[in-house]
Amino acid sequence: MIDVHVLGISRRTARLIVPALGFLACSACSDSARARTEGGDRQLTSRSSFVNSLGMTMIGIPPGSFHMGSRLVPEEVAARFGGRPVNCVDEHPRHVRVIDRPLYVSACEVTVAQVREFVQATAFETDAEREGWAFAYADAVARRVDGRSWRNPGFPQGEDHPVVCVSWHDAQAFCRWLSERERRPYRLPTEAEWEYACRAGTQTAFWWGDGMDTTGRVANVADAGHLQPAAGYVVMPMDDGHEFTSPVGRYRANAFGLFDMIGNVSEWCADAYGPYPGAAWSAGDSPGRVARGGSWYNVAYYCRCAYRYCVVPADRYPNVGFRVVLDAD
Ligand SMILES: [Ca+2]
Ligand SMILES: [Ca+2]
Repeated sequence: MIDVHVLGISRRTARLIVPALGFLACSACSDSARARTEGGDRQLTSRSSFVNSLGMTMIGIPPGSFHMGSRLVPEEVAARFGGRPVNCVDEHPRHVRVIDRPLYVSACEVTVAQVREFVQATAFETDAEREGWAFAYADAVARRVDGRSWRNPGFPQGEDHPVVCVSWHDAQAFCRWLSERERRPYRLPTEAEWEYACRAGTQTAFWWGDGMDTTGRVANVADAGHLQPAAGYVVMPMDDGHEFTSPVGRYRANAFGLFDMIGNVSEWCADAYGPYPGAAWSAGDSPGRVARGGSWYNVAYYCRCAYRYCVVPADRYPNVGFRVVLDAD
């Protein structure tokens, strides 16, 4: 449950953490999709939501602007949540980003059942299945394990759990298939869209505030009930009831009505990993893509709204999945 240099690839090129079917409380989605913009006056109000043919509830998110990145400097983050300041310098400079068009975001992470339907319809083989292995964590290190895939990630999963051990390429293939099926262009969120959706009008470390959860009801993360933390890391002082993945949509939604934006599984974004405008570092020829939001495997430091993972797009981990978005225009 610490950050790991995956297979000897430096953090700047690959930095993953050690950390039911679309079943939803749909009424909760529509009722809770409100938040204040950072300006404080204009209310963000959900457009209509709908359920697609795969059973995904898609939540309308209005356009707006937000501050992308961490309000806390790296030293403050480390002081509050443990971890190393150097691992979150990429959350700066904090800057204003504009989401200039309305968007539908899937209320939940894509589930095992939804990927099973995709695979059954197309005979698609994920990268893990084609190559015969996926990563697993042992002693806080990610190692390749033969035979692991979304069908067998190394722990029990129900059909309503978020799919894991899928690569960025696998997620893209799912989006292409869903787009053809729905005749609408589904895709992965950009990193900015993801953080905008996660924050839902907030500027705090987590969408619920700056403090760590003590209730066990807002997110499935690495919790004190299931983890002896490594030295230097701070674990949320609660038991959320799940050691591994949990069914999607079971914890509190954020103000947009989105579930599991923090925790359960980290989520692939469309973007290549790189510095924010004005940053004093370069990603070089990094092949990494961004994953966001922390997971069942991650301590608080990695579950903040601003934290950025850089993951090799062909890699597949037992704590990385995805959700989809759709332009509302
Ligand atoms: Ca947990
Ligand atoms: Ca998540």
